[in-house]
Amino acid sequence: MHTERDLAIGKHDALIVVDVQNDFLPGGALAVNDGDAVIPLINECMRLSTAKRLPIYATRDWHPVGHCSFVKNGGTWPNHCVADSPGAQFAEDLALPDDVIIVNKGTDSDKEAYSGFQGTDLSDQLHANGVKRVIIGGLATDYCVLNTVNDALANGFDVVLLTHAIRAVDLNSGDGDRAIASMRERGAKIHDGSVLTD
Ligand code: VGL
Ligand code: ZN
Repeated sequence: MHTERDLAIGKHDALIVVDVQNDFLPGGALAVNDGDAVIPLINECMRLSTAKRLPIYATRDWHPVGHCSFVKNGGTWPNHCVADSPGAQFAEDLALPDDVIIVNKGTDSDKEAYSGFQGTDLSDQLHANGVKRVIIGGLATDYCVLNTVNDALANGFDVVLLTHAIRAVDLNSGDGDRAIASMRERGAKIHDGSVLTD
């Protein structure tokens, strides 16, 4: 698969950190295998972004207890990321800057919202900030990353997907790899995150 070797970030770029929350980390209610491995690279990206004064958005799953995605309410997932609960907090080691812009999603009981754009003003905020390209990492590849990337493309943004900074649920084996292939087909640029440049 073709990947860019260097990623130079600059003007008109923004970073979107997807759902790096306790419930998606090992030991969490909806643990993503190796989920905590995304944190160092995302921290590095946030450091570079902050140095360049680029905006950083952090989405979080922020469900009411009666959320339709929970098994007890007829959905497919165990209870997770209940608003204000410890499981919904950002990972402790995630070095979010003070001026991070937090985007809550999945806040309506009767609507699933895997994408950070769904039911939020993220697209308007990005456009208002002059953002043209978004750099995306986080959890989980086959759900919230996939849908956030697709909506970013649909809203007219260029997308760089940091494939070393995402991990999949893989409910069916290969889901994560198929998600990456489909994001790439839709136009997301793949970056393996090994070389970030100033
Ligand atoms: C997610 C399943 C349910 C995710 C959120 O962040 O990818 N997955 N809710
Ligand atoms: Zn959820």
